[in-house]
Amino acid sequence: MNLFRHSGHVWTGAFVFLIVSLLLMASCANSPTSVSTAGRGTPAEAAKFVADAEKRLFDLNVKYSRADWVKSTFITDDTEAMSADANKDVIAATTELADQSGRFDGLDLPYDVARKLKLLKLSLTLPAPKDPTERDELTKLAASLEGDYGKGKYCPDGDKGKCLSLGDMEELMATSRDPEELKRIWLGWHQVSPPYRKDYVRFVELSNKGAKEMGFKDTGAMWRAKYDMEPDAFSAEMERLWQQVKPLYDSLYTYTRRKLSEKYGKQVVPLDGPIPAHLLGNMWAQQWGNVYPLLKPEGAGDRGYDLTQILKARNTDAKQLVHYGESFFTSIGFDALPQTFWERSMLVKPTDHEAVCHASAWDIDFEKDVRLKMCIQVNEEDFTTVHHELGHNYYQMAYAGQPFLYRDSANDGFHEAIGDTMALSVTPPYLKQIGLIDKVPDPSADIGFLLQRALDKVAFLPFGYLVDQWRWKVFSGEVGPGAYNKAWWDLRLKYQGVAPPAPRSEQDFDAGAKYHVPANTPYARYFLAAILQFQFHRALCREAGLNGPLYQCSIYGNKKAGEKLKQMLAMGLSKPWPEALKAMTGEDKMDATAIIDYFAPLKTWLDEQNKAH
Ligand code: X8Z
Ligand code: ZN
Repeated sequence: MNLFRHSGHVWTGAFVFLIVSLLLMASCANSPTSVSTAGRGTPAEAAKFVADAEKRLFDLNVKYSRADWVKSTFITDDTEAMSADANKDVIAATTELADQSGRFDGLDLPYDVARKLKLLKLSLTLPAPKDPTERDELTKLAASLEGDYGKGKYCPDGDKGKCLSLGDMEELMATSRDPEELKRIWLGWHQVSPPYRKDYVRFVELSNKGAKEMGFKDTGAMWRAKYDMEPDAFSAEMERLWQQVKPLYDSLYTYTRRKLSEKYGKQVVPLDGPIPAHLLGNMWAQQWGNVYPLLKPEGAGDRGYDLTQILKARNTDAKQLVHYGESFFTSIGFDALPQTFWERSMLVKPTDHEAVCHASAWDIDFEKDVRLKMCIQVNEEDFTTVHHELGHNYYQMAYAGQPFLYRDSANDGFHEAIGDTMALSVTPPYLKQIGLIDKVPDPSADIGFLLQRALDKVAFLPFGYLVDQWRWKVFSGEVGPGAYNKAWWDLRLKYQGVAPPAPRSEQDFDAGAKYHVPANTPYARYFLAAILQFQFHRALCREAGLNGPLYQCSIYGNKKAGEKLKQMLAMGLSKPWPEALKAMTGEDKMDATAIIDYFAPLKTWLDEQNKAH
């Protein structure tokens, strides 16, 4: 049998049973257990094995980080090849070690040795076949897929002198109110992915082969196994959380559709159909905060300030934007960012070479060499994203004292939630305190404030949920290459209630126009983070002794809350995530009641508005 737990869908029927049996046989044939149980190890050998593995993986991962940093900030064929090469070495070593660790299966081992052996087997996001040629092919594909996305641009009328970068297009999606222009831009960007559709199909095939060789059903099943619970239980957990928040999304959706219909007309936005995906202020219709001006409550009730305008009027630059984020963390007791952060980060889009602009936070040496890679645009969205990214960097520095295999977040949703938790404390009184606004708006502005927040946080939930629904189906083979695009839009309709601005076909590859698909970054983490950040916020506010409405709470300057957070961050991955959650919140389950409480006044208001029409 396999080393690992199997997960997947509820299978029924004889045909399906046959397929499953074949799959199991296939993976048994390649199973590492069959080779590695030969010489059984002792607990002392296991401890030494883990220590050696940590050292070896640490060295290889640092090498890969450096190569990948250079590639991501300076895309060329050469840097892609160097990054792919270093990635291959990490994957080869991890696979080999996971294989060899089978010798210690079933032994009674000390807690940390056993946990690290388990983590070792789960640590790859990109499992690859053992065959060196195939592994090589896969890591090259991984590098080129992300590179192709990173280089993507749209040149209207094929005029190379008029090309728009993704950043230019995102700006237009955020600010233009001309549906024809929005549609052109949307269609323009979505031309980025069909050229690498075939590559992605092969990528899925090869990665699945690697996952099977490691004892998993497919790559998606391997991803779902990373949550200290059975993979099926994890899928059920996601669905449970989605059902908790769905009524809130539905209220926001109904209100949004009506307002957009008023703006663009019933021909463009019918009241009984999906919302066209190009009208929500964002290329992927994933966060809708940019269309707040079209939706804001009439009269009193508007939020009362426009952070983008304020930042622009003050000529804030990229570096200052990062300093705002940093000073939030230092206010609650974290250290200033190291000097090397400022020397080595990429904060603006390079003008003379290609780079991957999608924001990310790097941990180059797993100690202090943390960096931000981002093409900052001075607006409210990037103000928030800077907090998001610094959350990663502060987490990385906080767990640097842990052994290598524990230098990660409790689960990946935690990593994504920290900076966002800080950004929830960016309230009007906070903005006044740091001098960005002159006066705190009247309480009647609370609904506008909450609506703006909900357009980013609540609107995101179904998108956060569906991206990996799609990928899990693709990896499992439930959705084949002939149905990639149909499956993508079926999910977009089912969960978000949005539709493409023009008919699509299997010539298109619209999922591939979202960064995390070509970059192979799992996405369920963002859904978890969207829920967890409110749970963290509630706990930290409680710790700070702030007991008013959750949406009014800011932990800015509160060292007690900072201390609580720091303790949890410093645990890294050393304990199962429910223990980390408990350490900070006193709760051991992910729970959407915090996000629901946060938006309760808005939900009441939305339901009144929806009823009145
Ligand atoms: O990818 C990100 C971060 C980097 S981890 C900028 N986010 C998701 C996205 O952009 O799709 C943050 C929110 C969701
Ligand atoms: Zn992130």
